[in-house]
Amino acid sequence: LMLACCVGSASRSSAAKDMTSGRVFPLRHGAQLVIKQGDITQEDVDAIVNAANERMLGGGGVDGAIHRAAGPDLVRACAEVPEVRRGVRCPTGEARITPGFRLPARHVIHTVGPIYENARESAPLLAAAYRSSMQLALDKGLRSVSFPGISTGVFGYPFDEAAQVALAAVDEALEAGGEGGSVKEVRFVLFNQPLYDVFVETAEERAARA
Ligand code: AR6
Repeated sequence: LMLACCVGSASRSSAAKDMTSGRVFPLRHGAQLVIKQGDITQEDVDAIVNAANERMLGGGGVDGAIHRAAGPDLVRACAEVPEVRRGVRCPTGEARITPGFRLPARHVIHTVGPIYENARESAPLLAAAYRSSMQLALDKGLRSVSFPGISTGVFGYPFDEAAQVALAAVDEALEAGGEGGSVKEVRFVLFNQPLYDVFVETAEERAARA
């Protein structure tokens, strides 16, 4: 361990830089993809995306962190979102938008990913959560959006499958938005290193195939 931390200051400083700035990949229509490790509540972007649940009144994980950082106005704004059926403000695969209140981000896009069952049943719902969030950002004319790894926490989605679905869905949404689409920066802000590594690998594979 001593040896590892004392050799190669050049590679150590570039690794440190990687932690804060992450990796950048080109997307269609002049947009860019940024994959970084970090806390999404600190993102200074037009919108951060919340991995919420159908009630949309807060919860654990990234949802809890976003509500704590945004302050109590966020849950009040969520409560004002009309229920589509009893106890459901945002069905799985859909998205809703609120202001960001005390967050550095201007808006919060709340979406609900699936509880993982299997790829066949869960992938369409996870893709829909990403596409709905992107569509809302495009409809509102937003430029920059930061996503967490939706469904990769308590909802149990395997990391590699989640990364493939996420990156493909973002690409599809940008294609649907067309050349004039407002979204020019899509970030994945991943809390843990294993998930960050999987997203980077998946983006590299997609770039090599393109
Ligand atoms: N910034 C970025 N990512 C984070 C942060 C953070 N501050 N905190 C956690 N993560 P989860 P889900 C990551 O469980 O699986 C809630 O109770 C975390 O490491 O938050 O979609 C909701 O109310 C993981 O990679 O969301 C729902 O009931 C990712 O965020 C349910 O959990 C998502 O983990 C949704 O489950």
